[in-house]
Amino acid sequence: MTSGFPESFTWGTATSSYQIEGAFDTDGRGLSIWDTFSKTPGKVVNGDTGDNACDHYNLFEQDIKILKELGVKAYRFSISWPRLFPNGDSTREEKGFDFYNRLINALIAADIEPMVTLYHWDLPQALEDKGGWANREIVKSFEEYSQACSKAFGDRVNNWITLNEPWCISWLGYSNGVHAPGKKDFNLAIKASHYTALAHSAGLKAIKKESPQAIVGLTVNMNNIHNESPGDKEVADFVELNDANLNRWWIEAFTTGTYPKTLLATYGERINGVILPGDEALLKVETDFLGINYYCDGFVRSPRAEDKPAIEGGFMPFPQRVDSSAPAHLASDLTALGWVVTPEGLGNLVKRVHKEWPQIPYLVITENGAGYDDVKVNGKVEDVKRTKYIVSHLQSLQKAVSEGVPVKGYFAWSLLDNFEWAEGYAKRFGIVYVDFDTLERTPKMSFHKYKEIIAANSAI
Ligand code: GBH
Repeated sequence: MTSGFPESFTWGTATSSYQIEGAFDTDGRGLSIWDTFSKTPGKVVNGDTGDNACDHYNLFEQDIKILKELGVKAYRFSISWPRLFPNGDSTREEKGFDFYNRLINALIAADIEPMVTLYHWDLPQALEDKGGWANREIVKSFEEYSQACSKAFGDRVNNWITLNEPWCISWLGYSNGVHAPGKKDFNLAIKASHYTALAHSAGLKAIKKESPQAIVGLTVNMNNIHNESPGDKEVADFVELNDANLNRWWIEAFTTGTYPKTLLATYGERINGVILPGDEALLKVETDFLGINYYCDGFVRSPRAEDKPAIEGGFMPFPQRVDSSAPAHLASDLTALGWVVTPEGLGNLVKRVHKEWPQIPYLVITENGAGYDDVKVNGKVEDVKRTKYIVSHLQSLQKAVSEGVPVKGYFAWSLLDNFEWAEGYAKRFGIVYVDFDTLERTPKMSFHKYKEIIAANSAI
């Protein structure tokens, strides 16, 4: 019998550049699509922007002390492409490279392994002006950027993630427009879903060209999608298409070089000229691990008269109905974003992925967490719900691992309260509270619990 996690299990926390760094116009940083989008009226709650965020750019040493206190072995952060290449071309900004060198060196000095995400949504605006992820030239740009990062940091960084959540990049960015660049065009989203898949493969090869020993993965967001109306053929079809669109598209791309047939049939003529002869060989690439971001399960049932579309406007053909149709017993316990809490889903998901794609060497939970409206009272943040959320998800994961699913690490999302994209600063995901006026950091109850779990190497 195993108790706890394997000795070598990697505990960590995760963040992303635009969500925490601030310093948006410091040291020659170029603009990203999130600078443009967040400053477009009506796109982000309260008109919030990442201009200052947690000011991690200046306070990173303090944040590393917090990581050290927590006891994590690893820290997942992303690189801001426009800090290194402000115009999205080959013109370098050395001050941007200096920042990530300082960060990486300080992490290593603290004995914390850096896990670097190359792209967590802050595309240089100059590249979006050329069509962004819906223009095939992005694959080359991403390849060059990846190679430059590997060359600059690969002597100290071993673990890399090419893209964070290509589903969100493609569908939230180009189809329903709730994320930057805010486009609402089905055809652009289909293109982006292919070019992100090509970019993963090109980026991975570029990293390994400079650093052959590098370990490179892709991070996808996944939900188990439940059919709540088993007799309804439309619901069954909808679930199948959603699963292909969200859970299978990018994994099948790198494991087989092909895409789910149901989805290709649905895209029909729209995909002509997008997937080119020879792409199969480009897509298929040995990927060292799959990163999974898991927040909750999805539920779909037959529509009722009172239903509003899950996503209004836009051209989202397969909306993520993560909560609109949740069973009653789950609907009574939603997070501040209205997401259900389904801890057993994490264990079920990793079991499914391992069973369906046994060729993937191992999995890492690169994000898991919950957003709540935390408040600080007498210097303390008692985030009881988040604490329970983390414990229950880790218990579910621990069970799957003890049954033999190769999951090698877990990264709590997020280290700090931060800029929660279209939700602005109103929704807090941190295990550390951030006062956005004073920038003071206060570890929450969940931080202390997570610290205990890490020290015990067990969630029980
Ligand atoms: C992650 O995405 C991100 O990687 C991270 O930056 C972010 O802060 C964190 O989650 C918390 O949100 O179909 O429009 O109703 C999470 C993946 C996918 C979750 C889309 C919400 C439903 C949005 N998200 N999903 S919608």
